[in-house]
Amino acid sequence: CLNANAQSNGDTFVHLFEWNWTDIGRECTEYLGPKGYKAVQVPPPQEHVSKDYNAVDEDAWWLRYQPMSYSLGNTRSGTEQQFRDMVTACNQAGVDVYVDAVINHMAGDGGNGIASSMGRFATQNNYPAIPYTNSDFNNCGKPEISGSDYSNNAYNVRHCDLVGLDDLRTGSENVRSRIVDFLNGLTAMGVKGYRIDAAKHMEPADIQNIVSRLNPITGTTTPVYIFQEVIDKNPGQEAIAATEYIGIGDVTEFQWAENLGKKFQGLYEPSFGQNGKLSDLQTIGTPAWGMLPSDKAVIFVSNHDDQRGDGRFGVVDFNDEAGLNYIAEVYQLAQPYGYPKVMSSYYFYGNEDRSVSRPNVPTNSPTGGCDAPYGPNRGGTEGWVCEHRWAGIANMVAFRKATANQPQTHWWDNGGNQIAFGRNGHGFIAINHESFALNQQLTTGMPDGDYCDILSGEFVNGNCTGNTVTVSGGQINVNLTTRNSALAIHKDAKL
Ligand code: LM2
Ligand code: CA
Repeated sequence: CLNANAQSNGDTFVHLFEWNWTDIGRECTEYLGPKGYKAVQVPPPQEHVSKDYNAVDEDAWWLRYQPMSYSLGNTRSGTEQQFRDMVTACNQAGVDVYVDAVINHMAGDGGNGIASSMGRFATQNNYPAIPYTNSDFNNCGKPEISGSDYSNNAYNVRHCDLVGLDDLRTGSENVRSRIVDFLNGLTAMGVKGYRIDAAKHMEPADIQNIVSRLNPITGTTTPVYIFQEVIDKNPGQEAIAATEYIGIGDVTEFQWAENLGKKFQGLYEPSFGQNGKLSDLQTIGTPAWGMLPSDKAVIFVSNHDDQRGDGRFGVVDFNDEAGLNYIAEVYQLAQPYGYPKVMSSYYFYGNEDRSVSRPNVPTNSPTGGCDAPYGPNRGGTEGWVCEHRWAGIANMVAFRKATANQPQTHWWDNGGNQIAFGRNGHGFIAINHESFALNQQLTTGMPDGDYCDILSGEFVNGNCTGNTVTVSGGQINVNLTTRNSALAIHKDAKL
């Protein structure tokens, strides 16, 4: 099983949301490879509409989710050659590329012709460059999926248009073979994995058929990595369950982000009769929590959808209280459940999704993603959030590798928002999310010796630029004075 593989290696991947190909390639070489990130999820690479049919937004991120063809010719992330160069650079840096595969649908029809970045026009259910014609699309008898379908009509969720996007007949051989050719073409370029966008909106059997025809990673017999986007926040209460997809590949576990949100934001939880707190997390991931099996679950603190707009449901992201996104991400990488994806965002305010004046996204930052402020209307001081480069988060990638396959042990909490736990002698972490100090002597399970606290500095060539933590008799003294601070030690950063 593929994620079992990622999990047993203690892997972490990153979503570089809306970055361009050249910057992603450079980031693989300069940062992701050296820090040990396993892979990068890149934007949908295919030709897309250049504006929505109602023409309020020319440059919105979500236009990428409205395919016009499977050509890589000229998208907002760059040219086909730039895409190929990125894949080569990332592979050379030891970083796999996961493509966001939009295969459930094409563009929104709206009744009018829509321009693409390549100057093509499509009208409803007609994409001549592939070609797809009317018979390649589902017709469920109504314009789009309605709200109630999600609770009681699986057929409509899978066969009607998702927000008016022309819904592909993925049950047909013609559509399946076009999709298979598209994805195998990317694999031939060196792509090693796929996020199946809107998987919930396709029959599992259709995805299974397509996935079964995908070529292995070029030059190997290893299957490409597959994870499917299935939003199932209320297992058992929706017409479609995330578990219907776990036989095909991994699946996004949206409950994880929601659970973390409740605990880290201290939101009131009616079923508990109290506010969420970190000490509740001791058993997260066990069957009682009702989440997917660990070796099937892709987890994240937030993703590009639930950060914004009316999809937002209390998850933690960079817009929250100072240090909250950092500490939640550090926790996510320290604990054993799932295959974690680090969200790397760009700044926006408020309800970006539904506002008319959403900021443009830079497509050609001169100095690489993280250094470049963008947009004159953003004051020139804001740009890419680059959560994946926040030192503590990036150093936890090595912690996760060092603690692969090790259970959570040596749990301690204060009954509230201070927690600590080990990973069976391979690592130990303490987290303070209270407004008062964490001052404790704690049992770690770590062999005695001096370790580098990788959350206060770097461990380079056997030296530590941060605090040294001494384990004596298996114990350490923890003194974390500020809210949203943590210390972490692991076996590969021992002095
Ligand atoms: C996804 N996963 O299943 C993506 O994670 C999500 O970001 C995509 O929606 C969605 N599925 C379709 O691939 C985004 C965005 C939508 C946007 C669509 C298409 O969240 O708001 O819909 O991409 O661009 C937009 C308009 C919507 C309109 C539709 C069709 O917001 O009002 O519907 O285009 O023109 C009439
Ligand atoms: Ca569908």
